[in-house]
Amino acid sequence: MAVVFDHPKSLLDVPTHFCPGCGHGIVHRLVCEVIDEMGIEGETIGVVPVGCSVMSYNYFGCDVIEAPHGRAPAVATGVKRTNPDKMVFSYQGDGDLAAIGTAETVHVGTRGENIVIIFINNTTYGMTGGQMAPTTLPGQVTQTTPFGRNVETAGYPIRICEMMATLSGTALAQRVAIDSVPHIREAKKAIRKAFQNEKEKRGLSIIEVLSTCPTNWGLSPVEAMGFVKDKMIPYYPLGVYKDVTAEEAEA
Ligand SMILES: Cc1ncc(C[n+]2csc(CCOP(=O)(O)OP(=O)(O)O)c2C)c(N)n1
Ligand code: SF4
Repeated sequence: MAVVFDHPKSLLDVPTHFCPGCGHGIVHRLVCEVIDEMGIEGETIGVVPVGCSVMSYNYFGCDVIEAPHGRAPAVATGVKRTNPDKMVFSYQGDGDLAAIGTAETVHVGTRGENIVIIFINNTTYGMTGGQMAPTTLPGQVTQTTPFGRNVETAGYPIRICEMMATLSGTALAQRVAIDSVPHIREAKKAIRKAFQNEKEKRGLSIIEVLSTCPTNWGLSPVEAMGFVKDKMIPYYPLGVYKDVTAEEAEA
């Protein structure tokens, strides 16, 4: 009988520490499916952050290096420049990438580093207990915004894909989500395209994934998927914000 669904080879067969309904597990699987399909397990190096995915080196079957909080793009830069034939990706949360690591993120775009960034936007600092992140929605209740994020005092959420698309070294900036099967399929296609860009030495590819944190949102896993659909996607529209391969094809 034909096998139509299997465990990705490069996703290690161990239990993860992620909470039920957490999007990290889904995105790990997508990254590993792409690594398997492209046959790049032995030539891929991941850079993982500080955050709930801090222990992803236990799950990805490729080589993985741990970066200090926010510094994954800088670490990935060093890894890639010293190993230009390897495929290098960072995997980062929104506290990591869009707060303490904003400068590193912007400047891999300005330099056009030939790496992939997988950016998990779950609107909160998951690992530390659900504080406000730069991506927390206006009015959203978190541990540090018990009356909801007040944009007059806490500012507005940052839209990373839109910002990264303005940088000359960015090859691909795309926002996807994991709230439904069609969206998960699109997310995988985007991740695959990002790795393909790296193979073709096109510059920085960043894929923002709208993801869930049911634990800190105080929602069930099913309700958390609804939060992504009803609250996050309207504020963070899905789509391709920059794609140099499409621009080339049109020219
Ligand atoms: C330099 C430094 N500052 C702060 C922390 C504390 N810290 C650990 S994880 C984290 C936030 C993680 O949130 P996010 O990046 O959104 O990832 P998530 O846990 O939601 O996946 C913070 C602030 C740290 N470990 N190191
Ligand atoms: S705290 Fe949130 S982001 Fe962290 S593992 Fe649990 S659900 Fe996922």
